Amino acid sequence: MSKMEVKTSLLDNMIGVGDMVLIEPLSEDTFIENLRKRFEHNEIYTYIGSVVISMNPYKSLPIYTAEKVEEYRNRNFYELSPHIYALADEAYRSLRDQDKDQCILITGESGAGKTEASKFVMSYVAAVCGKGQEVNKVKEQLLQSNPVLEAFGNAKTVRNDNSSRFGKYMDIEFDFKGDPLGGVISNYLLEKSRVVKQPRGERNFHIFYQLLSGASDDTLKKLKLDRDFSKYNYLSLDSATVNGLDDAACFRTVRNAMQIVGFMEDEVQSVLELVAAVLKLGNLEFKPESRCNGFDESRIKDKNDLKEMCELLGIEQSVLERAFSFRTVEAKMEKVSTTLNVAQAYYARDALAKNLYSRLFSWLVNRINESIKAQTKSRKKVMGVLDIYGFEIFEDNSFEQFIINYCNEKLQQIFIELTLREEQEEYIREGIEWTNIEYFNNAIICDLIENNKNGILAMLDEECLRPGTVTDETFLDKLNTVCAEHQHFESRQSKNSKFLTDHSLPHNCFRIQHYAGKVLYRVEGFVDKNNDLLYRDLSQAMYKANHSLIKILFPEGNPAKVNLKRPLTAGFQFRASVGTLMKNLLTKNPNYIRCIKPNDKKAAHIFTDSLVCHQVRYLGLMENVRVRRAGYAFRQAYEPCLERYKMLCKQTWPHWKGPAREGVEVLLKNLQVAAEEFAYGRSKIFIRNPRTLFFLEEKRRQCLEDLATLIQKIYRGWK
Ligand code: AD9
Ligand code: MG
Repeated sequence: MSKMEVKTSLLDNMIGVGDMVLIEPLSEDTFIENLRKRFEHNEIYTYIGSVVISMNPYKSLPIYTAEKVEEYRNRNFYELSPHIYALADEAYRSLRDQDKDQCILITGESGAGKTEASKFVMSYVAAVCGKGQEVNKVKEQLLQSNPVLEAFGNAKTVRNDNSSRFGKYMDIEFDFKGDPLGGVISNYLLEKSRVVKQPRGERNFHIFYQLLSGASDDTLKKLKLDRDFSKYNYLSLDSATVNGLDDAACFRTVRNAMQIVGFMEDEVQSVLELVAAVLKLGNLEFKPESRCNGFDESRIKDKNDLKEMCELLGIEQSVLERAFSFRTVEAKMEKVSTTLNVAQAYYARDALAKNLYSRLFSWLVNRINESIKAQTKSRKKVMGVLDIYGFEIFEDNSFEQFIINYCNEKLQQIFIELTLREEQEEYIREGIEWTNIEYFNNAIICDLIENNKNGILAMLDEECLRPGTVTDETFLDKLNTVCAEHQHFESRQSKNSKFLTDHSLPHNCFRIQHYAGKVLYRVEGFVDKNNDLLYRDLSQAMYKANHSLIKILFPEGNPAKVNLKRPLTAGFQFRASVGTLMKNLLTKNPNYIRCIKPNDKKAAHIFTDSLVCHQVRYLGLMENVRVRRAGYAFRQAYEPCLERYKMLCKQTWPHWKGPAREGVEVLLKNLQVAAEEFAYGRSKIFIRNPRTLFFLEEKRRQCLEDLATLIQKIYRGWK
């Protein structure tokens, strides 16, 4: 492709500018106007250099066909109009040809299109990498893990009809040729409170509705289930069906996907039995029974659901019944049995349901990993795809939103570190003239949450472990005292303290100024959700079950292995796993997809300026363009650069005797590349425009072709 053509594909005024770097003049208004113009023409992808902005079209577009895959395959990033496939191709080729591990970081708020984007990336890579029976099987299993995990881990929320309620990171592993070998999935904290209660207008996890709508009469009979959603307390009824979503068809897809991934029939049956058991559990109701000691003891009202649940799980009814009336507390090697009142019994029921379901989910991830794991121990090249739950602000925000938003802060931090901070620091390090560009660094918010000493999560842990009466209110008091002090200290250093205290705050709440907006959190449930305790009598009852799956989900119920140590808190585990994830991501070459939601109505064709503007601001996209415009698109150390292009100049070919930097200088002068197109750093050459790189690559390709023709001629001459 010629230089002229490249320019046209990125700078077509009819459909807006393909790369924001080329917008003239650049302002927030022109930036948004460009997104709007492109959105109206169904051009949902736009670049900022190598970053892809993706606007959710809320309608299916014919841009993910096999022909499109072929079009983008093995083409340079800027050659064709912007597409997520170009990013996927670039990442894949860089992994295959330059042996650089990659990660695809997909960010954006809830409903912006992250999960869809991750699937497009995966299916593109699957389409272009390797062929053959074994390879195809690996690909199919990797792709089919998606519907399974979505059925169990996604749900309808007010923001998104298919909202991910867990974080997912998937490493796809390749051999040296670039053929897929397998993969590993890591999951992050499932929002398990949804199992027992859903906010208004939202649903429980998809699988419950799918099972009841799509399973055969025979299957339902075996699972002792009724097709009618209204029979189950745990299923919300005000939004039991979702427009455009065929639960029954989805169930068939999930069953099929489970089979492809390699689940045995009896495993599927066990999984469904657990799903059914959760529904039955939700129907247990309790009544008080007065005892002679004056206490009310809880009793199960109607034992039919209990009986059926116990039959499904192979549990002796009396064991479970007892576990809902008594609780054994072990202190100093002594066992004391205390009675549960009705409220405690409901609490125990819900805790068991949440644990059953979330442990089932983790088991599914492990089981999928077992199937998709690479069968070789040799070195692998890795492409990681990260798709987490997006930033959320609801009317009522709890521990779950706090965790989700913290995770989003961390990802924003990586983006800032790598694209804004590090980019600018590299220019300074390399001695290249540079005027600093201001941006908001959210490190201060991450610190507020995760600081080991006085971060919110540390304080929550401290409170959870403290002896004495601990409640959400005592936690909030502590938070207010410590953060107010911290804030006082902070305010001397920075005026932007992010823990907001003011008198307008409702009772029981705290507010954080996140990078993406202010969020009001209600503390109710924080202590409990962080502790995540399950009465031992219940875990022991589960362990005793005559059911292969449930037994392994509750190993702590094994009486032979009584562990008096407190389990780690949910917040602690999450912080640790996010920390590991961040370290892992930083070892890879990042590729960014920044998803934007055009409207709050989940509707096609509507572009709400204010909403888009808000996202453009907090995602730091303007700063991203400014850094990119002022900077250089491409850089390479002098030695490999000279090695790659030395054939283009007689003075550098075949050997250049002097320092590599001088060799590159001679080369570029000789090729008459305009002086403003590059800058010489201390160890690297910086090239401003990708087009210059194409020009060099094109020259090199021609040169190689000429060489090949010449060799053929000589060879024929010999024959
Ligand atoms: V959440 O943080 O998990 O709540 P996501 O993952 O960002 O959120 P998702 O990918 O689930 O959002 O997209 C929401 C919906 O938008 C999808 O169910 C599709 O109906 C729609 N969508 C998103 N991207 C595309 C697309 N490229 N083409 C068509 C899309 N529809
Ligand atoms: Mg999602």
